[in-house]
Amino acid sequence: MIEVPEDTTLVVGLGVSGTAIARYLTRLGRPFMMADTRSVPPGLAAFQKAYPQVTVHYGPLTELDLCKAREVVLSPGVDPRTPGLEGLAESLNPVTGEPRLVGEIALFRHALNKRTNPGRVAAITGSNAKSTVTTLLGDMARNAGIEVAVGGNLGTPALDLLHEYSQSALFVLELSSFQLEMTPRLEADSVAFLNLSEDHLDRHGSLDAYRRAKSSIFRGAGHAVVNAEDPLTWPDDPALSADEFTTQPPLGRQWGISEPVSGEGAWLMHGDEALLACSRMKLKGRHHQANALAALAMGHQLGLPMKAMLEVLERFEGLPHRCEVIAEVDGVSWINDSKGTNVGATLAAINGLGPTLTGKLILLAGGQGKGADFSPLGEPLSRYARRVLTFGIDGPRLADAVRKRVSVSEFADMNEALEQARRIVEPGDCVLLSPACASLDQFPSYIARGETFRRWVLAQVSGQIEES
Ligand code: UMA
Ligand code: ADP
Repeated sequence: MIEVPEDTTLVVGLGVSGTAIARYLTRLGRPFMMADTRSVPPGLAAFQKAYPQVTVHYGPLTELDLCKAREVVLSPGVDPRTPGLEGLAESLNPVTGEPRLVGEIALFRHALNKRTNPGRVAAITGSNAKSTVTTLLGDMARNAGIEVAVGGNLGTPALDLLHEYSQSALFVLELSSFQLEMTPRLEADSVAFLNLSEDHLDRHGSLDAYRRAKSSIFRGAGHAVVNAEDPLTWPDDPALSADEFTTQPPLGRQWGISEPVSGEGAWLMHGDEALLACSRMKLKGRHHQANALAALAMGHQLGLPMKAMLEVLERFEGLPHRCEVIAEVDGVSWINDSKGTNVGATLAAINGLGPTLTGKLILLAGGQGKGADFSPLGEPLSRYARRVLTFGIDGPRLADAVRKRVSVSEFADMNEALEQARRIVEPGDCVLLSPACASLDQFPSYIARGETFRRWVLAQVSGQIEES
């Protein structure tokens, strides 16, 4: 057994989060050790070069004696049920009074509490749309002249934000279920729980456990924003003040969407106040209108001026890999929704794009299904799709789940599926990559998958040769 010495913090995971934690502990001058359960951790050489004096253990955590460790800080991708971590969540850190098993965001909260001017925190979770709402809210705050730092699960890790934006008055954090599960008390000023659909069940075990992890966002929150149409996003504590958004005409002071007004279409509303015609937003589709409302509701809780927020909604074009139009050639649109990594996101893409087409959808889907049930895709696909082209490790499972409702062809990889899409496409159609799965069986990331799609479409369909 290798003993982690007294008062030493053990950081598990040598990835983006783990190295941010290492930088933070180094800045504080706190003793720490690193561990990674992979026998050949991808970032080992780079870490050892940057921190030659820090001990790194790689291999099973059961080889470590953690009895004397001050605390164990897990990277989000490390399951707290990993063998070797037993009992830590139940034992308390004498300094913080919190469990000895925490994640990066718990350290972020403690660090913020120690500052003379801690600044405010806005935190966003949900199965989908976190990055979009986080980016929107960050842009809104910036447009209102506030010093804002944006990151978390998206972009810069939270602990790096503290250092890089030491003067920030507002931190806007996207938080995943993995991060929230390891955050005993976030105490954010404004939090949003946007939606809940099956994802990461291979880690959390059940939808209920996944929801519980996400609900940690409410602990100590000042104000909350929740989805009126998704009761699973509502806080269990009735005392917490929660504003609601809906894609329906608002009830009371809800944030909602009006019935279409003649000549203008529908408007974003706050109660009976009309805010912005949806047609003036660059983001299209009901799901993005819901995202806009969630960002507005959070901004309102934080006291941002409405004018500055609406200006952002009029110019924001959306993030890459989220229903991103790559090409429109011969009446066919080719759309990259590689960030559609779960069934809820792919449903939103099908239901958002399907009704706008004169032709049909050709859906490219598959990859690592994370234990999800794909059958909810069957009904909207039967309405809007010409064919589903599956690929990747869970492609056959996805195909089986929908083939009674829609025509399906199975392929080994995305390139083969793309070749087939080119053969069967008709004017008015949309070829949509929205895999409902993670990419990691065949790609390093969803970004690499989206880039592969983009490059193929530009070269094969648009005839554009890219500069390398
Ligand atoms: N590792 C182990 N044991 C394990 C699993 C991982 O030792 O059982 C090690 C790996 O060998 C590797 C390191 O841990 O060295 C990777 O850690 P990680 O998986 O936590 O990934 P990071 O690189 O630290 O990135 C994490 C988030 N990743 C995950 O939650 C899986 C990033 O979100 C986040 O941006 C980053 O921290 C900064 O906060 C990515 C993500 O995919 C974008 N998130 C999921 C999602 O959005 O659905 C939740
Ligand atoms: P996250 O950070 O939660 O993954 P993103 O903003 O990156 O969220 O979007 C992820 C996926 O969810 C994309 O495929 C996007 O098209 C889809 N999406 C966007 N808004 C919604 C919504 N309101 N409901 C469901 N899916 C959505």
